[in-house]
Amino acid sequence: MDVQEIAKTLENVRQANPLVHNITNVVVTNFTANGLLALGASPVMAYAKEEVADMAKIAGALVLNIGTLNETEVEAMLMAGKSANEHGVPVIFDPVGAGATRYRTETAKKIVREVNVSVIRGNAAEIANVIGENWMIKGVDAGEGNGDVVVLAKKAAQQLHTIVAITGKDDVVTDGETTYVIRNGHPLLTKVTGTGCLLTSVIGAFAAVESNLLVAAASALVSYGVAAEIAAKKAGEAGPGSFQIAFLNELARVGEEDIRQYSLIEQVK
Ligand code: ATP
Ligand code: TZP
Ligand code: MG
Ligand code: MG
Repeated sequence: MDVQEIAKTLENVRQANPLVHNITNVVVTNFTANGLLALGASPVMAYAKEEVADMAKIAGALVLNIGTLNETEVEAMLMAGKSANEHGVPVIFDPVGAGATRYRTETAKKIVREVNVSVIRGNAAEIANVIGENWMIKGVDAGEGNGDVVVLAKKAAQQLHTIVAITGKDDVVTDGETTYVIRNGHPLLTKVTGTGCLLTSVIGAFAAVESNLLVAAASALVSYGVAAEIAAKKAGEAGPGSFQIAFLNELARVGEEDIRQYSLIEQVK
């Protein structure tokens, strides 16, 4: 994967303005909608069981996020996921807090069992818990883990038959065979809630325009990380509040020149 392919995929998102159907959590709803708009996608949040199947089938991608799950919403996610599967719409899943409570872990496992998920993105602990490995997790934030994240990502991809993206200081994305490590991003991303959730939805926007989902996910991770680095340069000194605004601005502005200058993506074994 080269810089040009990443930049072209980003440009395609802006050209196509894909509809991204999100069933996400109450913490991040507004930030996710604004982030997708800034990027050049078209967000919609729709949760009612009466409409999720209809919305999912006309979307370019469906994003499922269990951050503030409840049983009604989980049922809606399964209905939306099945409709997306029937209509060839990629499903992107964020298992927020899997491992923190038994309900979250069991729900995340149920979703990957009953829905054909195209890409799953989470921190190492969340991904580990979805495949039944034991990593520590504290609430919705990554816990202490000392395993090899590349090995974990590949194992999860092979077991779940999906693209797996594990994010943190470095990001790993793999289809189980081909694996990339992406070293973009900025620590200020950890001081703004919802930056992981928004990233999952951004992967949705890229998956809506690029059928090679490994290329889509890797391009999203690089573009997002580079935008964060530039935002931190411009506004980071003032703190997380200014960074959050600057980051939205950079999602709207980041382009080929920035990706050429800053992208840190490497294929690994
Ligand atoms: P967590 O709950 O563990 O923070 P998350 O769902 O918020 O997980 P992150 O892993 O924080 O998701 O990923 C969101 C974005 O933040 C990604 O682009 C990732 O690369 C970036 N990121 C996270 N931690 C760092 C860090 N220490 N340095 C640079 N970038 C980071
Ligand atoms: N609590 C439940 S969902 C949520 C919080 C704080 C948002 C988590 O967002 P992210 O993107 O994982 O930081
Ligand atoms: Mg984070
Ligand atoms: Mg998260």
